Amino acid sequence: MAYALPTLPYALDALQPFIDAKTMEIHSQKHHAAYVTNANKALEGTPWAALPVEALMPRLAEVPEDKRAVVRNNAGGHYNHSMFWQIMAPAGKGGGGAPTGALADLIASSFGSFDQFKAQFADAATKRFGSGWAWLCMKNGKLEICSTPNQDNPLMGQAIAGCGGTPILGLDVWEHAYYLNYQNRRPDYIAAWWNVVNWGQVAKNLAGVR
Ligand code: MN3
Repeated sequence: MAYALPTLPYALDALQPFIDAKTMEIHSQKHHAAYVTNANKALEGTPWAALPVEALMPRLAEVPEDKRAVVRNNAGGHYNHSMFWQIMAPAGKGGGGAPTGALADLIASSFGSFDQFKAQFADAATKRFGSGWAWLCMKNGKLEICSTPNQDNPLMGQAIAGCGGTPILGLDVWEHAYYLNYQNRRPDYIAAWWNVVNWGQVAKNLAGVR
């Protein structure tokens, strides 16, 4: 079954002023759409086309070498962005604030406090050189922070992505995610992004792992 570009769970301008409508439009309707198109083109007629993208990610090494890089970049991009749209929500309407319940407890026990988690996550996102992602993952019953280059993700595994586990939160730090509004100021984008993190969805992602 071919991948489809998901419909955003909010309007293009819903994350303003933290993420502007034009960035959301180009990011979702052009960048993500291209990942979907290119992944489908590469996977068409192969046994891999039948797999949901999250099931394909851990099996990337089995994809024939002549297709592997294209699948890695584009199916990876599809998985990453599909999660990214979901873990955001308009500020004050599901976005921002702090996690609660089991997620809050696990963040506190894994990182000391929510503020310490945020600082560590922002550090990973800031220090990712060039294009990539920062992740919060469940790994062996614990939460871990890591980052990946390009469109790699932790589901691809340590050997490929340099980072393993099941992601429950991801932050896109490609320039296309912030350049129109923040230019080179990635730290400002990261600081603003906390206002639109949908902790309810992150908690659901966590519940799906445990
Ligand atoms: Mn992106």
